[in-house]
Amino acid sequence: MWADQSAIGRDAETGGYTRGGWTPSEREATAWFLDQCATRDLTVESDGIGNLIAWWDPRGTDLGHPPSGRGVVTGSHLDSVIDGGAFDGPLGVVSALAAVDQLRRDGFTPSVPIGVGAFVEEEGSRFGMPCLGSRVAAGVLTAEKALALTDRQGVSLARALEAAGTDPAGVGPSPLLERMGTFVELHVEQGRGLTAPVGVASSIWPHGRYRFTFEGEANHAGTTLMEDRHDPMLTYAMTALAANKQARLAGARATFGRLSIEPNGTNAVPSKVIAWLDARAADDATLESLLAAITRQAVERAERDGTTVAVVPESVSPIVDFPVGLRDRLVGVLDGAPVLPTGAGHDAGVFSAAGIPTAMLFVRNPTGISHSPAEYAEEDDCLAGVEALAAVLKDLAQ
Ligand code: HGY
Ligand code: MN
Ligand code: MN
Ligand code: MN
Repeated sequence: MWADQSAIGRDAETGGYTRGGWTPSEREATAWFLDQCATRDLTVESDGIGNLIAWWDPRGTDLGHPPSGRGVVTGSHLDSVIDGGAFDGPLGVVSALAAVDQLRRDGFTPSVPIGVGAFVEEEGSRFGMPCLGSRVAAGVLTAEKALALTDRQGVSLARALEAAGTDPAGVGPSPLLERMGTFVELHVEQGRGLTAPVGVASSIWPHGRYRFTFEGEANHAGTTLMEDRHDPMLTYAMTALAANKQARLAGARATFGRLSIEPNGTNAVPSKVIAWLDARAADDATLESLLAAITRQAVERAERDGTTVAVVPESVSPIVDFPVGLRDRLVGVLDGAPVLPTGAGHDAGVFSAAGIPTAMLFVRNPTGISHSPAEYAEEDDCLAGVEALAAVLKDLAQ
């Protein structure tokens, strides 16, 4: 199962995956998922934005009649960052299917439906909004705002949905969540904290994405004296340095991973630099003070450079503490699996914040690397993850 989806959207040169929401490669991965559900006689439900839950309800639900009652849902996402790894997302979806297979082989009959979910555009790599599908489903992002989001070619979500054959009018809070009694997401560990094959998440760090727009004066690279320049690239560079320093001081994370430069010519001082900051910290107050410090230093530098800077928060998610009772129930089922926080955002965080009892399992990542073609997990640890997920689903659905 793993092999046949792991060729989808993979770059032959870098070995990385690029599956932006509603792009051909992500649609191909979604089609693969639907095939897998069909071969397992799972009843698939979709919502307006394309989130999917495939139900196993052996109490006689035939195909096409989704189960009644709230079920236990597991799953993750099939989209990826640009040139990302093989495991971030797909491991959770494939493990969910494999765990259902195992429970069926073991002759287990759940007393409530078990759902396998695949949630769209979790990385936000195309439209810039992390957990886009789950945020809309949970009603924390309005359909209007979501549909107006555009990708780097200026294509709106509404147009992309239409191109993928989905009517944008259906986008909005999702009926799928009415049947999500409990949600458990299995995910490859991102970072290197696990000393055992499988761990349980305690919390998700607060996470913000901020657009910094630096504006200056375009001019000739060869004839403009250094002291006469108003160079937004300089202001950006000093801000990036300040962000790095402030994050180190706060034990936080600050990343400028994406830039847009105008006019983007080798022999012209730029007129504008747009830089996207991804910032995360162990608690909300630290994230807030980190942003204030970075913004303050950007403004001070802009005054020196005769440039301007504007900062717009594009998405900010507060800390998510997973419910302790459910978390400890999983630890018990897994005979004392280690518990650890994560600095990575997840659909599980959105569902937990929406009040759905939610937990996460992590599968050990020996290098800790993620959002990179080098992302890796040992096969034995992945199999241990499936075992753990099956045991948890059995405990929650019996
Ligand atoms: O960006 C993240 O934290 C997650 O991998 N989507
Ligand atoms: Mn990711
Ligand atoms: Mn992920
Ligand atoms: Mn996730």
